[in-house]
Parts: sequence; C-alpha cells; structure tokens
Amino acid sequence: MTEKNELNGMSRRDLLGGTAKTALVAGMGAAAGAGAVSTLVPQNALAQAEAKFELAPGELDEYYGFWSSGQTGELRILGVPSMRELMRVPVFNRCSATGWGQTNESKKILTEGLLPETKAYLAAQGKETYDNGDLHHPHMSFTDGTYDGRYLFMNDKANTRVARVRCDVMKCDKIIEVPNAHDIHGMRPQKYPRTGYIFANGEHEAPLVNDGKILNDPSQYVNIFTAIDGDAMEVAWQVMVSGNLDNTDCDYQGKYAFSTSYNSEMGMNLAEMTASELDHVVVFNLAEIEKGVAEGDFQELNGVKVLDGRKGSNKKYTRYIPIPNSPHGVNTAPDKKHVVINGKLSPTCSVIDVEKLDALFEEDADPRSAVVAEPQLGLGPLHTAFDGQGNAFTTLFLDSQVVKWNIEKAIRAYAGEDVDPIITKVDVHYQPGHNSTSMGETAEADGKWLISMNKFSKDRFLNVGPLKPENEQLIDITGDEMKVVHDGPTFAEPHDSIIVHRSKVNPVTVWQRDDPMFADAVRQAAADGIELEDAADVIRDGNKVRVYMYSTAPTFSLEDFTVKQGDEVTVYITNIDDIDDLTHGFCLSNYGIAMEVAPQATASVTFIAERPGVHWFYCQWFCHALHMEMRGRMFVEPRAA
Ligand code: CUK
Ligand code: CUA
Repeated sequence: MTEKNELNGMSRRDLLGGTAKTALVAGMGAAAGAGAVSTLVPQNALAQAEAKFELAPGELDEYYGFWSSGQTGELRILGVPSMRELMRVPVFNRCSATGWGQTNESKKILTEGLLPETKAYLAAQGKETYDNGDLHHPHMSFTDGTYDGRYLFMNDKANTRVARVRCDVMKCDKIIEVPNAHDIHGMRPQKYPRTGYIFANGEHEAPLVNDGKILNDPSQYVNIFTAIDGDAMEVAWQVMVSGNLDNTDCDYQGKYAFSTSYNSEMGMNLAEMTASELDHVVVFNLAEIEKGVAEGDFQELNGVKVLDGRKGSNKKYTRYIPIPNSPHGVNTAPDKKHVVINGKLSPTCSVIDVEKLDALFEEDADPRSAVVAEPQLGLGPLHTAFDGQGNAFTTLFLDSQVVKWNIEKAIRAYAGEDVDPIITKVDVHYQPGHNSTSMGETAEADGKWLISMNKFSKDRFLNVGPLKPENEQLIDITGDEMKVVHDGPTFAEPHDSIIVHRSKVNPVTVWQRDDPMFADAVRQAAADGIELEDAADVIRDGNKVRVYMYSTAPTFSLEDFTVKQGDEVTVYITNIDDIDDLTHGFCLSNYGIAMEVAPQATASVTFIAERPGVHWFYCQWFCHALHMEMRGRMFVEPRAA
C-alpha cells in the first residue's frame, strides 16, 4: 500500500493518534524527543507538538526553515512544521517588492564583490550586476558544532558567487564572486570551532588562467576548491584538484573537509563522464593546507593563494577516496564520527569514519581504508539526513522513496555480520533530491521532522499547465515508520533546506539607526548637513540632486519636489516609525522605481529624471487607513528647447 493510500484511508485524527502512539511505544516521551534545544517549549506542549503538524491561526512554529530557491535566486524562510512561507529574502535575484537590485544599498552589495573582468563584461551589456542566480545551498554559521544564529551562507552556481545573509535583519549583506573557480555548487560552513571557513566547490573545470589561450584541451583544465573567510567574506585560499566537485561537507573536529566528484574522468560528454565504475571523494587536510599557505607553497592568481592538490601532486593537502559511481551528496552525521557519501548512479552509500583520516594521509595508505560501510539502499541515493539517534534517511531519486537505515548496523554488515541496516522505506512524490531533518546537520539533531524535497509534483496538485511546482513533503520521523503528513508545492526550484530550532534565531523588529546597511546614506546626509530623521530637503549639486524625506504613516515629509529634466536624482527615504511591522514603501510611477523602507531604515534610489511632467510617488506598502493618501508629486521641468 502506498503512503498516499494509507493517508486517504485514515482520518487525520487516526494519523495523529497513531503517530503519538508510535512515539510512546518507542520510549520517546516529550523529554527524550525534545533534546537540549527545545528549552522554549513547555514539556506538556511538546508532547503534543511531536505529532502535531498543523498549527491553529496565531500559533507559532517550533522551527525556522531556511530554503534555497534554485534558479529563482532568493532565500526563503518557512515555518516548520506548518510549512507556511514566512518571507523571501532576495539575494542573487532582482526583487520588485523590496527594490533589491535597484536601491543604492542593494546595488552596493551586488556589485562590490564582482571581479574586474565581470564588471567589464556586464558594462558591455549595459548592466551593473547579474540579475539571475542559482541558489542551491543555504547553511547557517556554526559555533562548536551547532547553529549560532549569526549568518546564513549560500552559493550561486550560475555566476560563481557566495552570499551571506544577516540573521538579525534577514537581509543579504555580502556577496563575493570567487575568482579562478567556475560555478560554485557545494557549499558548507565550518562546524568547529566556529565558522570560520565557508567551503565552496567549483563544479566545472576550466583552464586555471581562463583567458582564451587554452580552449578545447581538457588535459589542461583544473577544478578549484575554495575556503572563504566567513567573517571578512574574502577568499582565504584555494586548492587545485582533479575531477569536478559536486557537494561538500566537513567534520566536527575542524580538521577535514570533503567534496564529492561525479566526474573523476574529467570527461567532456555524458559517455566520458560516466565511464568509470569508481569516482571519488576528495578529502582536504585543513592544517596541511594552512601550513602550505604559511610556507609559501602556492601560486598567486587574481589575488588568491592557489595550492596544488591534484592527484599525483604528492602533497598532503588532499587524498582521493575511490567511491562508486558518480557520488552526489555528502553529509556528516551528528555522531561527529561518520560521513555519508551518496552514490547516485550506485545504489550504495559509502560511510567514512573521520577517525581513520589521519592514517589516510600517511605514506602508502590504502585509499579506501577510511570506508567503514557501504550499504545497498536503493536506486539513486542523492542526499542523507540524520535523526541524532544513529539513523540516516537517504533520498532515492529513481525509486521515489526515502530509506531509513542504521549507521551502526551498516558498519557491522560491512564487517561481515548478517544484519540488515535498512529499517523502513516510505514513498515520496516524486523523485526526491535533498532532504533535511530538524537540527539534523548539527550535533543537536532532534529526530522530529524530515523534509523530502521532491523534484516532480505531477498529479499531487491542481494542474497549472506544463510548468509545475516542486513538491516538498513533511515527514514525521518520531516513530520507526516514517509518516508523510503534508504536501507543499514550491516554485522553482528549492534544492536544499535547513531546519533550525527557533531558540537559535532572534531577529530584530526595527532597524538600528546606525546600521551599516545604510551607512553611506547617513554619511552623505551628514555631508549635506541633513538630519535624516527630520529631513524635507532638496540639495542641488550641479546636475546631481539629492532629495531627503522621512515617512511616517500616512505621510511623506515632502508633498512635492522639483527637479530638471536630465538631473541625476537620488531620493533618500527614512522611515521614522518605530512600530513593529510598520513598513512603508516608495514607488515612483512610470519611472520604474520601487523600494521597501522598514521601520527605522533609510533606503535610497538613484535615477535620471529624463521624463518631464508631473509624476506621483506613493507608498506601496499598505501601512495605514490613509495609505492611499500617502503620496506626493515630483515635478520635472523640461529641458530648455
Ligand atoms: S544539489 Cu540539487 S538535489 Cu545542487 Cu544540492 Cu542535490
Ligand atoms: Cu506608508 Cu503605505
């Protein structure tokens, strides 16, 4: 019987009761399931919460879910377990609502980290920055093996960038383009002692100096693994490797990072890329790499120290562990000891014991000596998540299932014992890629919820035409059996998510007036002798005009302002309301200008006043009973004929 039929045949009450019962039989009362992280929730409420996935109006979720959006280019925040979408945070995309990509504050972040040759390329297109991105992997900063609520980091596969979002305001504050690498895919923060490094895989191989002198000669292509300093958001070092790099993760000891390679062949077409039975995972020895940097064993390229860790380089920077066939996901277990490499074209997952890695770096070590298990799980294993109780949950893309298996049993089976590591499987709908468990990529994994992020939804929702949403399913993992309890359609195309207990995240409700996000505006206002919170001024500086106003519901401090056709106009809006949720906007009609101004923030936008006439500006965030009346006029005097 499929999970779908089971659900159809049971009332919701049955399902809830059943789940609670299973949890109790398994000896998982409120306290056991709660773990150390659930301190915010009273014990009796928690017993309920374990089986409860639907929240009543006004009830808050126990977890924040941070979601990628793939080719949409933004970060999304969901509540878990309700799966309600709470916010979209623009990062690599352009946002019509908030003005991300148009305000001066966002343009600075989107442009300052671009390489000179990228700026030149974009200028030739009449652009200042990219307006697309492909955001696959959102991960939170760590301190001592668990989330610390400071930052979220994320990659852009499309344009080789890494971005950071501040968790206090949930806005992107840094984006850097990574030189020398091509198409950042796998990305993870260092877990211990803290973040620290952001490890970033360049997926596609190319000549190290990619200036067109070498083209169709793959023997001269390299792949680049990058460590970024997550505090400074600067590249710390890079390592050249053999074979392309797919996903990455690191240990809980601060010693090693790991990257899967689905194309150890360095093939240029499908047949070449899938030719050999064994690919590999690259193990990076962080202390050796740092030593190499200190000793000057690198070449400097585009301002970055690049070390050689290719196969045959005989350096202690890397080791290549042979893994069957085209491995994809790499996931470190909360036991701080095991790393699961997901086989993709092989029906297996390979388990690496991090305690065996020191020996792997010794002379003449067997390259497979750190592999301690390789269970056959099903077809198309892509990613694995954990419950913190020794169990792993692996997505099977081709089987459209999630398999729950026991790591210790898999190790015993690999050693020759007659045990079956597979506990159970559940159907998901359909073709799952990533999955994530509550707190599952930290040492505080709590084994409550699993999200299966399915690439196809097919018949699960009303048909919306040829382009269909993805389907993300919420699975209760508190019992031995996994229970699919919710279907959630999502737009293109979240790959990955993390589920973070709400006690780890504590955003503010109003901006601080000295926030670095709008420090440039504050500086310019001071230079113009303007008090932003009290401004109703137009400053002319040649053909540059700076318009300063504040907004307070339901008015702008300027009812109108006058500029000349062809002026370069910058409008600075300061929202002086300091009330929770009282956001204003500034939309300038027929000028293509719109931006968000949250409580106590300053936002600014610059444009050429090329259209003469009367143009209304209005507040586009519904803020007051007189919100429609919150408007004013820009007069643009025509150029003298
Ligand atoms: S990759 Cu998408 S399903 Cu970019 Cu994390 Cu595996
Ligand atoms: Cu202010 Cu609407």
